Amino acid sequence: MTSKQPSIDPATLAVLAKAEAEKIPTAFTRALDMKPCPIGREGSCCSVCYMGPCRFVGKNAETMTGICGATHATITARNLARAIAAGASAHSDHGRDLCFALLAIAKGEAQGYGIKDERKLRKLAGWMGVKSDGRSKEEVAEDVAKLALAQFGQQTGEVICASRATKKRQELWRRLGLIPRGVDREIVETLHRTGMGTDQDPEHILTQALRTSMTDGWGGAMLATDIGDVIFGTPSPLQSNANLGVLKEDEVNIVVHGHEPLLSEMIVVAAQEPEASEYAKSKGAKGINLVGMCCTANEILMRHGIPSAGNFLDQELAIITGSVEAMVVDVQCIMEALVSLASRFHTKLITTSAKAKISGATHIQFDEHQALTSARLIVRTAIDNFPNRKATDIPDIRNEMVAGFSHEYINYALGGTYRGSFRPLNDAIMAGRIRGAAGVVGCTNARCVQDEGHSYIVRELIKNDVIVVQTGCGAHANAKYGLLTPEAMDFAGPGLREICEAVGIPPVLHLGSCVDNTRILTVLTQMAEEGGLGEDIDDLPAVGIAPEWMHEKALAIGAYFVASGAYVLFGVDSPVAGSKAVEELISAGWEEKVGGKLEFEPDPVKIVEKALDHIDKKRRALKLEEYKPDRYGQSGDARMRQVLKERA
Ligand code: MSK
Repeated sequence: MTSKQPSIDPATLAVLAKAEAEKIPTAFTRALDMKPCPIGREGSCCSVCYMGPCRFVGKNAETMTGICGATHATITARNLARAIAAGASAHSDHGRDLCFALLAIAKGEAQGYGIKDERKLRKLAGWMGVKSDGRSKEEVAEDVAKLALAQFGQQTGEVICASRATKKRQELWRRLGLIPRGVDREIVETLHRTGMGTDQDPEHILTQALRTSMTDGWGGAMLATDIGDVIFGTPSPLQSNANLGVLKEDEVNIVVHGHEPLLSEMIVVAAQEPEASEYAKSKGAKGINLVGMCCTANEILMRHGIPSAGNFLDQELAIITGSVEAMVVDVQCIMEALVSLASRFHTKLITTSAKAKISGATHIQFDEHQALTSARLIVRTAIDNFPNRKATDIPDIRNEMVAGFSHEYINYALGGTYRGSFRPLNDAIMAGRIRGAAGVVGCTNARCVQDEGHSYIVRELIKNDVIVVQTGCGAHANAKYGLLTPEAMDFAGPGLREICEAVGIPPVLHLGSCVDNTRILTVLTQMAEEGGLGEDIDDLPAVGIAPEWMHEKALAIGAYFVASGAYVLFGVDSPVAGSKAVEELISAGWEEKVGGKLEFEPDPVKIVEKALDHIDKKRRALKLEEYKPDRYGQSGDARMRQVLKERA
């Protein structure tokens, strides 16, 4: 099914044509020039000591050893565990920064921020065992923030968020020793264990990799989602637009790109101040147009409806349109190539995090204690750059979308404020109206046709009555093709369509950024606890898919879903392809241990087949109604459409 083009997005293709004409390199062209290293792609390389690097390639790779005697399986397991630790560290550090921000807010030391969702704060306090009754929100917030911060440095015991899993899952984790003792502890221990000469049993290493991944999903990332909601508000549905066509010819375009919501939320405020708009007009612009990129886009899209300019592979393309006055970045998924690219145009690349500078970029240090001051300076810097703009080529391509589906909103949509419940969803799955559920998440990758896997898989799943939730760049990908709108029901199977019409939700729900994959854990847990679909996540007819992943964070996410009981399918190439032993350990081996498994399958067609097979297998195990595609579909709307058709 692979397209001959580098992307299925006409906006991408239009900008790439300009880049080609002007000989501007992009990730798309560099991916053609830079062949994947055959050692990393088909074999393994061990570089944890300086006797090597030892290479494991060729026919005998499986039986080779390194200079120290390490087997190929040990090295492959170590490399995977290290990648998972790195991915977990990124999400967890994001969560840590939000905890510090909440603490500063509680103490009245965070300029411009407040507590937007007090109800969620008190709920979080309840989960964490923090006394809430009769106390001010600031007092509760201070204790919640301190306890959340303590999760990172905790040395013994269990991270608190794990107590939100099903009872059955918690018991299994305790039996296997999988609940993280502390976020930082597991990440450090994984680095220690996988250095030269320590843990040398692949299965043992991979079990620690699972525990480390849980510091992400049931640790730092879950705290990031919850505390983000407390500070900035829990999302509910809103309309917006996606694709490069959200950039504007006559306004100051500011693209916020990266991950953490702390700065971008304040830029939303600064960009909407009347003084900023007046200042922009004084420079010849009609106003200020704030748009997002990657997961920063998701954060401000979910809460403010700020449009998305695109996903990971669109970051360079936005600059090539010639219309971006400032690209403001914080951490994660930011290409170093942006600096040299921006220097060809008038764009200012502005780094803001104390953790991430890029040589040649303008650095404006962001400090949550003076957030609004930093945000105003950034907005002013962008406006000052508007007169330097030259010719622009913005593709006039954008699509509408609906985003903002927090777990809380889904609960409300399914049952109302007083009867919030997943019962209607579970009933629909039990009856076979909905065949199952899928999370389709993750990056876009220059080794794939951009958006092709995301788009194909989601269309096929909803056509087969599988309800889909999305996060990260996958959500941006499908937003570009109108798949995140109620009209996507036109592509859905009849049973799924009937439920979406009755409940008033689209068949593809945007749940947020990469850290918000924890919202999916919460949804799955509640489905399991609601009854009728087994007792735990591994009983559910559900799958997780990352068709175009590229980041270590994706591996951490995949691993914590496996640890939680999910079947997870990754596209692109397998980082463990060289070792059959490790492939077996993370699929059949992990399934036997925790009920979930991780597989790599580059072909989107086969991913859909495997996903549907798994869903049907779980349905049979639960003794549910056999799924029959034509059994349902005579909802009021469907009959009305038929009547209108006959009349016409
Ligand atoms: S931003 S990790 S490219 S989803 Fe979260 Fe997108 Fe992947 Fe970064």
